[in-house]
Amino acid sequence: MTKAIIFDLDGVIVDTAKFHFLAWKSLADELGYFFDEKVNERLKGVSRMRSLEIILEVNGATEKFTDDEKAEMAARKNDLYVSFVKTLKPGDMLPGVEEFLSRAKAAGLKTAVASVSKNAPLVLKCLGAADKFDYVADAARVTRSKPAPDIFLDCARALGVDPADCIGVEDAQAGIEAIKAAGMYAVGINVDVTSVEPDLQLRSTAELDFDKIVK
Ligand code: B16
Ligand code: MG
Repeated sequence: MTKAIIFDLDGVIVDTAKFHFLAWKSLADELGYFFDEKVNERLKGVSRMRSLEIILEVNGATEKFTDDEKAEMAARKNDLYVSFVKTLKPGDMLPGVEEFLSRAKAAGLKTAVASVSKNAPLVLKCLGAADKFDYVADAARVTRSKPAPDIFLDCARALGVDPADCIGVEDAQAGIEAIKAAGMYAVGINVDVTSVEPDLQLRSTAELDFDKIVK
């Protein structure tokens, strides 16, 4: 029986994926490197430094930079990303999310956010949604990133709910793998499936129908 719903943030609660894309694109353009939507798809649910490594790999530039230079590039990308995030305001949640959340609350379900983004608290604050969840995982404290199940298991533990009674909602392949590895039911939001399939794939958050999804 469903007792908790654990949401990814970027691409599920809010469309920050476009901000990540624009910020990485700006860095890639500066460096004269290739970066497109297809490469961006591989960055979803992946940490900031790993995202940079993927962009460098795609451009055969893994060995070109020192760790300090990579840290500086990632910080520059993040500064631009944060400036985009600061334009978010209450009401900017993706379609259907607020209603789904209210239905979950009214039904007595627990809710949590499982995002690998270190900016998750800022994003939730700008959306005025910080107090809408029972628990927000701290990405800095989770050592193994998605596709490891750790962040979803951390949420289940904090909510005091058995993973088998949790539904995880994700837009990234790495996130679906993490949810399934945690032993939870996986709802995918327009996931570009390349390996593990979600239990239920929706085209967008507008299809988050509480009565159909929660049993
Ligand atoms: P930050 P999620 C992830 O968030 C994004 O999908 C991913 O593209 C990003 O690189 C990662 O957060 C790290 O974000 O640079 O803000 O720490 O989908 O797990 O909510
Ligand atoms: Mg996501």
